[in-house]
Amino acid sequence: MNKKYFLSFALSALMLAACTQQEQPSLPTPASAVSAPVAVNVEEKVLNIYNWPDYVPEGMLAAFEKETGIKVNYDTFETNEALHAKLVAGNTGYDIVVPGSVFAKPQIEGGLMQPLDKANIKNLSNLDPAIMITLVKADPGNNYLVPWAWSFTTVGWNKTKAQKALGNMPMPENAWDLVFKPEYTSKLKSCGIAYLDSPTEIIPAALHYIGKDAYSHNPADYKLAADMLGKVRQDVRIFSATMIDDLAGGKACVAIGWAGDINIAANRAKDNKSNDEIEALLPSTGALIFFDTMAITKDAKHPKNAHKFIEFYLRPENAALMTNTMRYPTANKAAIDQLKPDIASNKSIIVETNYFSKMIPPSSFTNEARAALASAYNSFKKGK
Ligand code: SPD
Repeated sequence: MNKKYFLSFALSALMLAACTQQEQPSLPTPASAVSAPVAVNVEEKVLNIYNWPDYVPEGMLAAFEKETGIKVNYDTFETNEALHAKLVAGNTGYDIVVPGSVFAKPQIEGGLMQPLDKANIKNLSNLDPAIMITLVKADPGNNYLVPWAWSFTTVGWNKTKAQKALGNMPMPENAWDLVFKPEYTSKLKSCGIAYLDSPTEIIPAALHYIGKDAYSHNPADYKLAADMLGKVRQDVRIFSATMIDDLAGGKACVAIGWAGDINIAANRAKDNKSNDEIEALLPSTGALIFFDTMAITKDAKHPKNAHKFIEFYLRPENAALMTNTMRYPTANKAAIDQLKPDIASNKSIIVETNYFSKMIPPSSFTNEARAALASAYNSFKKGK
């Protein structure tokens, strides 16, 4: 039953109940006729969010719950592929999900998201117009996506352990060599090389390394990327999305990962009083930018609460808290002057303009490219 019809149906039921009561006061009022209009207008005080791990500052959800009385259920996923599979299967039960913009584009086109009611999110005006323009590629008109944070895929290392494993070999000019060039990987395997376990993370980085478009439409390029990766496959110890633990816990000394998580690992190592220095590197040929974006699912049961949360998250103090604690840059321009000095001066969090121009912006894959990408990754991972 559509909402309009349901409303008038509920109202008629109420009026009928009122008439019936006048004529036959001794009959009990049917419970359904009384409660129906309440169910139409009032949303259950619940919000279901599905986001990446290590992305929300401690206390932020509790503060939202306290202020609004809305109970937040917060689950996490580790890769865009995992989120995408859930969305395609349908009935996720989630109101807000946080895909990377590369995946958000086909999700919007596939009708998996609902447009935002922008009139109800006045804090959208805090967002940096320069970033919102770049999102237009995935979301024409900025109608569906609100940036949670952004960062870039790069090489992270435990400098102390990696330099020891490299011995006399100097640091390469291009940091991607550490994870893609056999001369380096054959040495670094002794202290552990970790790759993100995600085709859409590794293959674009590999394509970029061999001088191809990271989001190439040419299936032959994917074959070349797989060939290059095949040469270092035996040296890769870990496939995971837990680079914070891998680097800070000493399981890996180099990793292909997200600058934000690598910075969290660096901070964790300091907290653990480790003498090892962990860093997110800025490869000379550039790194791959990504935007993680909030979107409201098509079948969200609590869209009003979702809008309230987005409005809350876009307050400058909340956006600044995210960057200050989670070490991912915010797209909230109004938050920038609230960043802590050690965050604002960290060049792998707040990237300098001259490096920015080397960065590879996100794009999307054609269906043909997606198939080539999956097959390149599978054959690489299986070592075939
Ligand atoms: N800890 C938060 C991790 C967020 C990573 N998002 C990565 C998307 C890359 N394409």
